[in-house]
Amino acid sequence: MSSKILIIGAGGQIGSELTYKLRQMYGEENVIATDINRNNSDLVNSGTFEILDAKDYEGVKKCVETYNIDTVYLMAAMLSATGEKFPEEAWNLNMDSLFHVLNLAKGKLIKKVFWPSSIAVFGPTTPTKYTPQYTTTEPKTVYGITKQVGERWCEYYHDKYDVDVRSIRYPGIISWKTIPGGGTTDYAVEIYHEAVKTKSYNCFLKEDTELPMMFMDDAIKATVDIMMAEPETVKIRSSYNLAAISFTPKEVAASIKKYIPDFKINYVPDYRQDIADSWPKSINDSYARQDWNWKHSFLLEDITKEMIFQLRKTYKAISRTS
Ligand code: AKB
Repeated sequence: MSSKILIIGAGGQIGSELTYKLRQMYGEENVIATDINRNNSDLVNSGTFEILDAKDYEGVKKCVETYNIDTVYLMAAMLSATGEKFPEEAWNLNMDSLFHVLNLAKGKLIKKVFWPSSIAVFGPTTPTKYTPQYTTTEPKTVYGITKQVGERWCEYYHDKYDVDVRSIRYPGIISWKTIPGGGTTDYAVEIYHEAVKTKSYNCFLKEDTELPMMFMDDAIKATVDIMMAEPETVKIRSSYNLAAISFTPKEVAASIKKYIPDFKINYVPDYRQDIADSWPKSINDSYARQDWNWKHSFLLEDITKEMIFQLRKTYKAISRTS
């Protein structure tokens, strides 16, 4: 079945790689990438791209109608760390954009919606080890509140209005193509960039802060898998727990040292430490594994090998052109 796809927030860390993957799968002409700016030039130059503000209902509707869209991936969001600096803006962006897309689906202008949730729905009262799907969710960040409330709305629109909305709770995502912005788990990407560029990193979390993490290829696979699953197998319509691995800054540093033996790390915890301390250390994702056969592939050693290999190529190419 052919699909016309709109990606909102396509310039971001996950949005950009999702766009490349969906273009491979469905053809460049069937995947419309949009974002609030043209900053990601690789993405802008690699297929149809439109400027779109996720908060602008009329703009989103016009894009859906112009391109005859049936599926929307809503990837625009303000993440945990930036959200604490701009609480109202985070609330407005994260909630308005979700309502716009859910309402378009309720009005049958689109058939299917993907909306990402996060481990940020959990809080200090959640069990931290192997956190279950159904448990206490009392988030401490504005971002976490928007994700927790968003999950409730997704389930509500599915149950009351038959909206086919699908969602996963992403852990921290590690990737080399597009840098993340404004998250608490961003250290796990920055550390590789700094290791390759300068052989040293000032980490904003303490050395023993364990968090759930995942390589981008696994995150994209999970996103595609849940969207391709038969509707009756997607039994949870709020959001699925999703897991791959968990590690601490000290453990990533040790794995980097195998490739860059003189790599140095300093620990300079800031306000993001409190956010990380309120999140789980590991996640039980057995429902995703049961319902739509989720399985991760990348372990920490695989991620480190790939990150260092790719970033060495990237920075060599940059130094050649500068
Ligand atoms: C963040 O750190 O805010 C995000 C997330 C875990 O959702 N990467």
